[in-house]
Amino acid sequence: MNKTDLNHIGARPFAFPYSKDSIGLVVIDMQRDFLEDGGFGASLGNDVSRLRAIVPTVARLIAGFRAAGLPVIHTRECHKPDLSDLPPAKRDRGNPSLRIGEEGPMGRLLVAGEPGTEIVPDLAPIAGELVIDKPGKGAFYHTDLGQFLSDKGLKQLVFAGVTTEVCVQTTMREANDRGFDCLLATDATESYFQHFKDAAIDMIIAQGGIVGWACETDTILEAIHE
Ligand code: TIU
Repeated sequence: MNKTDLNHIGARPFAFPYSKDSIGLVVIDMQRDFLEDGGFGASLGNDVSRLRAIVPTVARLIAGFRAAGLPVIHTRECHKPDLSDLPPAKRDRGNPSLRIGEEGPMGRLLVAGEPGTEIVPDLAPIAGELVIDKPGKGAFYHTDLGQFLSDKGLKQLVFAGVTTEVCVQTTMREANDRGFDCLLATDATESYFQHFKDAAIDMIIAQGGIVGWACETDTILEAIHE
């Protein structure tokens, strides 16, 4: 495609170029285990209410992509029930009240098929939307995401979800290394730590967009509905 054929979304550090034929939304890990009491995020001692606050904004972003006929992809961080994809380096980290695979109020923490791995109802996937279960922080590691994006001809990815500096940033870096242009919706992502969110956004857009771009949800929605 000729560069002059591209549309643009106002963003930092400069306008984000995209085509409606090749842009999609990736919503990272908006699952009960990170957003609700009794889940994995809470087991690490985090205030999960910070993350719940973005649900309405993420819902608007998803609705906007659906209304524009653009693809929406969801991810969930979770492991196989036999935990064969959970390395000790992840399982034994820190001193949580419950470890991954242990039984909590929403079932076994971060285990596929348990209630805690469900995406919160307000953001539930609809028929036809890809849901990627991923064992790592990055959504490309040990998943079919790369193949799916290539099959669909997607080249620009808008990112939302949690947490900004862990799974969202890791996935954006993986995507950038694979040749995707990445735009972060800054009010549709959140961290348990405000300063980590701010620093992650700064890192992503620094050095001329070393990892990608950033802007607010409304700016994205206005652009894709023009
Ligand atoms: N702990 C934390 O901030 N995040 C994670 O463990 N996973 C995701 O970010 N999804």
